[in-house]
Amino acid sequence: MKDTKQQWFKDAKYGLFIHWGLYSILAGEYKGRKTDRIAEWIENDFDIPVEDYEKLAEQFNPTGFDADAFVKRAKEQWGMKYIVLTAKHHEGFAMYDSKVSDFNVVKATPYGRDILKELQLACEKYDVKMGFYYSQAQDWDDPNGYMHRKDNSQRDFQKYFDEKCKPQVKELLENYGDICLIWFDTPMGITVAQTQELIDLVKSIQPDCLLSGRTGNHMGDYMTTGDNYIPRLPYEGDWEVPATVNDTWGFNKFDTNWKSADHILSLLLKIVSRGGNYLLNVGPTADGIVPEKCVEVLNEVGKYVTENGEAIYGTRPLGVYAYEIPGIEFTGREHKLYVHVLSPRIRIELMNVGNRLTGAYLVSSGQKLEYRFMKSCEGDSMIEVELPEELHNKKNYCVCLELEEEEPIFESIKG
Ligand code: H79
Repeated sequence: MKDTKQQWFKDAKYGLFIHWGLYSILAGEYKGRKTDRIAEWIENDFDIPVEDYEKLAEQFNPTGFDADAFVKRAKEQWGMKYIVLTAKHHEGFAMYDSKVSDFNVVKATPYGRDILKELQLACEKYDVKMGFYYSQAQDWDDPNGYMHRKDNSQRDFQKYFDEKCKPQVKELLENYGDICLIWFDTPMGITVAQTQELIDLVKSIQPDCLLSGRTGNHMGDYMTTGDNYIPRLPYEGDWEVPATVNDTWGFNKFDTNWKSADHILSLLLKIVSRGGNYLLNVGPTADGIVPEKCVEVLNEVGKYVTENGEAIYGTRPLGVYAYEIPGIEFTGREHKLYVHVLSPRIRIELMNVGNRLTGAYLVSSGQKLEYRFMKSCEGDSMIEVELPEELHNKKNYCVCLELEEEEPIFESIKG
């Protein structure tokens, strides 16, 4: 079991991932050919020559990017507690002012501004935690970096590791204030010794900086699930699910397969009730704008999250309730069981919840609700909570059941 020993991570529940780089310019298409894979992989998938790919930097000029508004919206409208930006993805391009490699946003683009620095300042202003993604093993721009699928077995990874990876991680930790976590990804063949070196480097500069579950050899500080994979059951310890709203991380202009707000909300609640954090991704355009459909979805989810924060942030994993009730998800904390109502109903009926209640209320307003203890005709315990008439054809609200006992009593189904 992984324990970060950091309360902010245990409490956060919802964070924003930002995948942004030169791939955002290609937006899923190169020389008329469209990718049907994750768009940030286009250089590798389409064997784009490094010299051609590097030239993309000359076009990177995201005049529509406003770090202040970006962070303010993530916090206030979307309800996210931390932000993780791709400081360097597998393409090798640094989204900050790096002295280690000129292949970066300040030196190689007409934009010439340090995006990470601007985000840092906005995160400090709005009191949002900031972390960054860093691809520690794959680097398609460096002949000594790992490369998926292509044979560069003559690579000198140690050289890449010593001359690019570690020095860049060092500058990120030294020049951008408090970094809450580093999201290392795809460790490939990194050795235990190299992983330990990376960990020691990070902790020597910022002891509280957490390392993702993909740092290498399962030596990170918390468990990272597979991309878009949600554990079926409560999972002990600290963990996080990296996830997309459509089917790509980097912007792909052809991917319109946006999940609905209801879908994202139910995924968030499943993750939260099982004890994890949801790191949900946006892929801004080359201009620095989040696609409008994506914004709509996140706004709608955010409305729920901000109105019902009590039932999300700082909650702790629940045991398994015996039944699947369509349109209902649970979260909980000491003496409280939150019932998230995600489809219209007239009352809440919970069979085989064995608690005594001391009260029930609507989370968004505090309005008190009537409840009764019943027995089903078969003798099973049943709690009924009456819902006010104006909610009968509404969805997406949350009811708190105040429990006499500290934990919910989820009884098993009797045969
Ligand atoms: O940053 C995002 C992804 O780019 C990164 N992790 C998330 C957070 C990631 N790196 N590798 N992978 C995900 C999995 C790689 C899958 C692959 Fe493929 C399958 C590589 C080659 C085959 C997908 C399909 C990418 C290219 C083709």
